[in-house]
Amino acid sequence: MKEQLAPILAHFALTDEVVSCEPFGHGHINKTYLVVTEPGDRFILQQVNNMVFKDMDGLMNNIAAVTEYLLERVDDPREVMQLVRTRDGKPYLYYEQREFWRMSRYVEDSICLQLPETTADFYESAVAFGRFQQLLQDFPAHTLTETIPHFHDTPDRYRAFRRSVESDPMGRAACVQAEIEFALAREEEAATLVDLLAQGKLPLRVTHNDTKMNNVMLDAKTRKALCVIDLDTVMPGLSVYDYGDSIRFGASTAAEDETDLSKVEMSLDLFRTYTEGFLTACPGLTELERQMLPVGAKLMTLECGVRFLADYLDGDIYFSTHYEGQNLDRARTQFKLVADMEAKWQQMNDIVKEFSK
Ligand code: GN1
Ligand code: MG
Repeated sequence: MKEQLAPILAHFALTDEVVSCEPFGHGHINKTYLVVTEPGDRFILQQVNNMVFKDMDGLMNNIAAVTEYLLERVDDPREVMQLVRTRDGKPYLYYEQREFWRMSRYVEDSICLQLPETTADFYESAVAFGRFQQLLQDFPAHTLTETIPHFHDTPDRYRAFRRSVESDPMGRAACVQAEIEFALAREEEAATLVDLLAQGKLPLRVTHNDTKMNNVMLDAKTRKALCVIDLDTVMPGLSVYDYGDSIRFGASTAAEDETDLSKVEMSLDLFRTYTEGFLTACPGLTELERQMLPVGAKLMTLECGVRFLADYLDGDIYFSTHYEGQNLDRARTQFKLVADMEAKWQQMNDIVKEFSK
């Protein structure tokens, strides 16, 4: 690949000669390559998918601003994804008016897991995202671009959902009345977080918005959290969005599209593990932010279920599906998790209190 990519590589401010450049990783959105230079230094080169990410300038400026801020606040540079700028000082290359390319340093001596192999791994993912939030406590979040407007504006997601129910373009609504009612019965609480933000009671923070285990790098020797990667959805938002989405995905006992709902639960053990890691790494949350963690978990799950159900009604146009009805299966697991959280509400709040002291 080195020859084909030479015109791209030439634009980045590398000090040494490139000896190899080969496809790398398992990403589904961007094209990724591993670049090795003459002294053996390694870099990640990516062609960013501009069909998915429309506001490339906003996105890359968000990443540049956040990573530069973090780099001044860590001891080991491996704790931050470090961009390599172009020779003219830009955070990305706009090549021949059609392709977007960026480069970062490879995080040496690290591993990346698709899923946690042990509870300790899940704990470390909580530490990674908690530390990310903690280090960015004083970052002026309002200066970042909202690259996907209204991403976690739950009432706005409900408005879209109502439009899907009303237009019902596939004639599917009649068969999913129970799911529609489940969602609508919770519409009022859906505004809790955005209302607290609008009232100035919850601070605007920097959020990662894709807080899965596979976006965390662990130290290969110690297996401790090093840094978070995939900063494409970094935006202004609420701290409880990131925490909540981690619980939604990581504390569930089954896959997002499990059809046997008896297998789907929000595990209190996993909830406890993540909460301990997150709060230990992020002591700077305000009291109300801590109190709202269970609400974040519930609303992120409810919102995701509402999005899946709306997309099912719309004919599966946003989330890719592998079989008919997959978005309905996904919506059902999310609603099952919401119901399970309602049943475990007291314990969830007690666990948060336990680690808030
Ligand atoms: C999408 O593509 P992925 O899995 O990183 C979605 C998230 C949802 C998630 C549900 C930009 O994320 O908001 O929670 O699917 N990302 C976007 O599986 O819409
Ligand atoms: Mg992702």
